[in-house]
Amino acid sequence: MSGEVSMIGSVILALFLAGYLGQQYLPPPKPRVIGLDLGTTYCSVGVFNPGVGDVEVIADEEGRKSIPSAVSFTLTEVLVGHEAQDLADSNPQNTIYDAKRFIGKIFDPNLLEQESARYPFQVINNNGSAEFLVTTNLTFTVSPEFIGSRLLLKMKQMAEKHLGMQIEKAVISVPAEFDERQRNYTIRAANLAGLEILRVINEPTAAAMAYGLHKVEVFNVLVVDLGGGTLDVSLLNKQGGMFITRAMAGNNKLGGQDFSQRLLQHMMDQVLQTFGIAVSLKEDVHRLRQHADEAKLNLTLQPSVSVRVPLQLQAAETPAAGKPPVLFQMTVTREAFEELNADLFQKILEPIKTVLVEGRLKAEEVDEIVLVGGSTRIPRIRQLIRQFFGKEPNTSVDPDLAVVTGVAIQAGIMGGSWPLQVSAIEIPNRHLRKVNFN
Ligand SMILES: *[C@@H]1O[C@H](CO)[C@@H](O)[C@H](O)[C@H]1NC(C)=O
Ligand SMILES: *[C@@H]1O[C@H](CO)[C@@H](O)[C@H](O)[C@H]1NC(C)=O
Ligand SMILES: *[C@@H]1O[C@H](CO)[C@@H](O)[C@H](O)[C@H]1NC(C)=O
Ligand SMILES: *[C@@H]1O[C@H](CO)[C@@H](O)[C@H](O)[C@H]1NC(C)=O
Ligand SMILES: CC(=O)N[C@H]1CO[C@H](CO)[C@@H](O)[C@@H]1O
Repeated sequence: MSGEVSMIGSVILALFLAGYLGQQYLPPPKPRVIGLDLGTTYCSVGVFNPGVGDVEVIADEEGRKSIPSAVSFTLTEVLVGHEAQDLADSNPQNTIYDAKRFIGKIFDPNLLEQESARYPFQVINNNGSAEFLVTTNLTFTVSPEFIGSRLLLKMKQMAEKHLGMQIEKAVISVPAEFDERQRNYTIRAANLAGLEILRVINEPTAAAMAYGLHKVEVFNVLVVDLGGGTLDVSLLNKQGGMFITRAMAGNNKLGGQDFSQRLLQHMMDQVLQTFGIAVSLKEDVHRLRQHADEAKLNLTLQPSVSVRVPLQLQAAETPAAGKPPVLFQMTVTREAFEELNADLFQKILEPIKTVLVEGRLKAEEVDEIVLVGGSTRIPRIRQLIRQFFGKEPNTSVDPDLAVVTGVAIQAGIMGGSWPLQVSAIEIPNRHLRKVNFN
């Protein structure tokens, strides 16, 4: 009896070893499932490399790892990503962005009208759902999920080119606050792009997975996602291999654009003081805005930057042709930038406090803090969060790629990539509502 058992045991062991050794000597299998981050402003695609055991975020021909979430319709073609964004100024009515804000959502007519007013393209109300009106030599409407599908198709093609094979399966992330309908329409967008979606995971969960938090002993994870225009804070609770979203709060009108805007206003005040002329020309404002953005980015790495902007500064009625531009110069210190934004930075703590109250947790009971979104690079913001929790936040993964990295890990798990076996399953929490500060 015991001999039989041990013989079966050794056969199993031999089979296991053969499989194991086979895996060592055969070229590693290629990933068959891709991970997609369909963001409001940028999209990325990543894969988990089974052999090496790492995530690769796939770059386009020019080495860029994200594409703008924009689709532009012209007489002859439909352009996607950077090519679409390049047309945003010359073809504004037919260049659709921010489609994710509309996907799968039923709107109150007044709210939809308010939202539409923010865009240079026309958003129309189709029985509560948003559609975009496009006019080339034809006039037609396109749905938010169609826009999504063009972006996903582009990323599918980037992945196929990179891997040298056809891809049909994917895992995709959505905001934690997305309801079932919004999730369904996101899946529909992927289906339109020829992709089968194996799993939909929440963006904060994906970010936590990018840090390997599905594999280590942690219970409470707080994810702060601060992008260009929105702040999302989620409190996750991990039990076994499962993440549960405990609480969500945020601010739909706070992000990097607001910090740039404060700096822009400061620069315009400075122009008025220096030259005695208010900035009024559109081109001047545009140029100052570009420099304000660049200065903001540089101040993350440098204690001060010097800004030099050539300006026309002519009153619109007296376009003195040929008049040379004046050179506006100023130095902006990181300290000044922080002062300009002090109240906005402080606002980041409001939703953080709210999720702790809702989750009935004290700040010190949070095991890990994960920062996502480009604006979390700002040193003062990291410092405020560090001070609030009395510990270092997790920042080693590029905050713009944390979500796609986590989605790619989940794609690797779904694709059965050795050596990953543990999966973070999410328990949907239907009764949860996001608390909004605006
Ligand atoms: C629209 O214009 C393009 C380019 O001029 C042309 O190729 C296309 O056939 C036109 N489509 C229709 C429906 O007229
Ligand atoms: C409009 O929406 C309502 C509820 O969402 C639905 O009952 C109705 O059938 C829809 N009408 C049309 C024309 O799609
Ligand atoms: C979402 O899709 C599932 C599966 O196709 C379906 O059962 C469910 O009714 C859909 N829910 C909504 C709100 O559209
Ligand atoms: C920002 O940094 C880049 C590269 O380091 C540099 O080329 C650029 O001039 C800097 N801009 C400002 C406003 O300091
Ligand atoms: C500050 C920091 O890096 N904290 C944690 C980030 O996440 C990993 C888990 O993968 C922890 O080990 C670090 O301590």
